[in-house]
Amino acid sequence: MKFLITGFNPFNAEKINPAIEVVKRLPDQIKGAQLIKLEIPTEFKKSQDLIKKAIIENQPDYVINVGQAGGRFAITPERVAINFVDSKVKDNAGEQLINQPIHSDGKTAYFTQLPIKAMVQAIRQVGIPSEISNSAGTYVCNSLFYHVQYLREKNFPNLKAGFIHVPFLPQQIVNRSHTPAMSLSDMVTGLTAALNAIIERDGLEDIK
Ligand code: PCA
Repeated sequence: MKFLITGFNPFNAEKINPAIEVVKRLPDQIKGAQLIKLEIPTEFKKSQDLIKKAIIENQPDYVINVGQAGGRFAITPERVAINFVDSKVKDNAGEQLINQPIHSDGKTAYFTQLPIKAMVQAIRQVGIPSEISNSAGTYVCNSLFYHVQYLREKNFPNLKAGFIHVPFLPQQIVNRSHTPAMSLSDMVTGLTAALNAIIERDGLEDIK
């Protein structure tokens, strides 16, 4: 079994993005499954081009994109990608897309193929906060999550894919009040537990 797991680079004046930091620190193998790691720029266009190239090159069974969701307290597997972009800030290429679909010939939304309830349960079992999120936002993260689902529908029907948002790291909230953060080692432990749950449930329905 092969995973392509990606993390975004820093964006919007942040010096670090926990997403790529956690992805880099994951093991290369879990239970015999291979993890291929890839850094993705926080850019609407380039992220889409890069992920398609990486899927063609690596032929993964699973694609998992990881992004930062500043302000969340927990590791949050996403349930649904929506065909909509509306960004408050520019991406790293200076592009700001407002009130538009991601693909005009795509579905309104796609549900993830990941067993998100089993993932949340597995993360909590290792003592780390986790909950399902029902919105990946309307910025680059949702756009990439949606794009992978769109590619799956058009070109890679056997692919299983999803998105995980992670909180800020402690160093990102030093000058922010009342904002939660999570340590990098907890993120690594939590994501490893989530990947274990995906491997265990491969080919099975999610838990109820
Ligand atoms: N988070 C942003 C884009 C890149 C990232 O890590 C988002 O949630 O859209």
